[in-house]
Amino acid sequence: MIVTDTAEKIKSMEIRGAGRIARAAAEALKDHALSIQSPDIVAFRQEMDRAAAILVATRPTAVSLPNAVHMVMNGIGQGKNVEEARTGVVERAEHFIQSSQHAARKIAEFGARHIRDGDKILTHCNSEVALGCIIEAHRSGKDIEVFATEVRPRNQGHITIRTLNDAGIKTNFIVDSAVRSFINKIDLVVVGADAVTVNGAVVNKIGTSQVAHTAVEARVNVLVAAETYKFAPRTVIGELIQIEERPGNEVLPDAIAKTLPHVTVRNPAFDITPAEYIDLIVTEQGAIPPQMAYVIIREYLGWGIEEFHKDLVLNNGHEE
Ligand code: RUB
Repeated sequence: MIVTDTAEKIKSMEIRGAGRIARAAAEALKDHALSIQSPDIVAFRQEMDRAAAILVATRPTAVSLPNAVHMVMNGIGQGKNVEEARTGVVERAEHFIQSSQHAARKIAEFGARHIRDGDKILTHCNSEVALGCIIEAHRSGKDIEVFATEVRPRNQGHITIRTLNDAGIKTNFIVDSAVRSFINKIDLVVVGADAVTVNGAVVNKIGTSQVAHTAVEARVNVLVAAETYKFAPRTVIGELIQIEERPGNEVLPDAIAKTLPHVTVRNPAFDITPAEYIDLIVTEQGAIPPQMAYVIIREYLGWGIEEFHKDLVLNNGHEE
């Protein structure tokens, strides 16, 4: 089944990166809607809800995933019959995928303008939109050089250096712990995001907050590239972003770990960079200071506190 297949690929990180995960989930919901045979609208909705829940449960941190699922599923209740409901899901999924691709192009265009001729840029992990900004700056004729980290334990830096190399960009590959040794050569840090909270904090690959802290200490600007669907509406009502902790054997082989009974391997996949370490967040709606995250949640995701109130009423079964 396409949904379990996509879910497995997201869990195992064959599909990874917040934007790609979101588009894969939208595509899986669309294919699932097209494959349901039952003519019963209640059964159709239940089956779609089940698929949505499987996808959302795959990785807990990237808010793009529940946001994409919400956008595709929102309105499924309005379809009077299966054909109407199915058409709605397909249209919303296609719309989400197209607008995600459009957002990536806009962010590249806006972000590239913050990169100057001669800049040395440091990036961490493998972010499609962060790399989009860097590649666009190079394409527009700016002479730039990149420092890319390794990104232990899953080595996303290897994907990053291949992409930069293929774009013909002069790139230095460094281990994660070498960031402070090179920071005085750097003009700008450019990273992506898995989530942006209402107070402008950015959740991204583990190590991002150390990179940003080092940059701030060295007076180097930090630019975050993030589509609006990476902003986390539920942080408005106090929900915290869950930081995924992955298996210890990604860090230390089981054969070694089992010889060390007093050692616990900890493997958080993401960390939180506070708003004060970030200069700008570049979205497809333009660049904003991180402190304006609430405006994005309110204006572009369109989820006001009223919607959460509805959710709370539903969950609690009564209205205050
Ligand atoms: C990926 C990661 C990326 C963001 C943004 O983590 O932290 O920086 O997801 O990526 P993982 P993009 O490899 O664990 O999924 O800009 O491509 O959405």
